[in-house]
Amino acid sequence: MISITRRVFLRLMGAAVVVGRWPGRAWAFVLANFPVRTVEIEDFGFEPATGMVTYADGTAALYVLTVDGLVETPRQISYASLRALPQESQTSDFHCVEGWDVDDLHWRGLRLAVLADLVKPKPEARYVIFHSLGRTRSRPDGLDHYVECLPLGDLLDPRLEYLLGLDLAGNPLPLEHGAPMRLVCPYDLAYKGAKFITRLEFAADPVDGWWTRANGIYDRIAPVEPERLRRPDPRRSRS
Ligand SMILES: Nc1nc2c(c(=O)[nH]1)N[C@H]1C(S)=C(S)[C@@H](COP(=O)(O)O)O[C@H]1N2
Ligand SMILES: [Mo]
Repeated sequence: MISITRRVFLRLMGAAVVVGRWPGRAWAFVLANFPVRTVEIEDFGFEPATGMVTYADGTAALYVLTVDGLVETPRQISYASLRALPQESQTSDFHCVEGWDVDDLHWRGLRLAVLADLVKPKPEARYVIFHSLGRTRSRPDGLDHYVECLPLGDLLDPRLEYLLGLDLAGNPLPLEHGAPMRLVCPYDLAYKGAKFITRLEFAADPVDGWWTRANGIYDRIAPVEPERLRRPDPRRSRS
């Protein structure tokens, strides 16, 4: 028993050394094991070094995150400024409605509380609507871009580990996984976590997200089924 444990320990140590020496290999492993699900027409790109969004027609524009709606001081924040705000790291699991999971993804980014401090939500603001860059291939209810919506109280609850992710496994988010910024939502099905976020709109009332409008099986409220979670959803213990 002890020798098995020791052997496993030594193998883990070896893996750590490999990861340390060839981060590119670890990165390739993360990408190879993380499926991509994107409904947008992929006609844009993003360059983290410059903060530029480039379009297929050859035009380019600086990325800005617009934070507006029911707030005292709406803001437009550049990519560099987002990165200059306090960041946090977390390791969390990812759960798609299709039934696949990716364990132990390492994210770094911003808590919504940091942005809320900047814009000061009005008391009526009870939801945040996430808007994505890029146009979607189909247009449910005429909606031409990806939209999601979550309760502000949940987004600000540290136990729920919502994170506005800028980095994945130590690298700026690759485009297919949501550059420049995506919402990480470990206790919600992954369709609640918008990729390519370009606007956070504080609102009094909820709206249906893109998938909820496209197909009624995608509920507006989408907690991960308890049996798929390795750590219980903190909302289930609320009184
Ligand atoms: N803007 C945008 N966000 C999105 C999606 C999308 O198509 N566009 N797909 C959602 C779904 S259904 C899932 S499973 C995850 C997929 O993230 P991934 O492509 O990084 O695996 O992003 C979610 N957020
Ligand atoms: Mo999904």
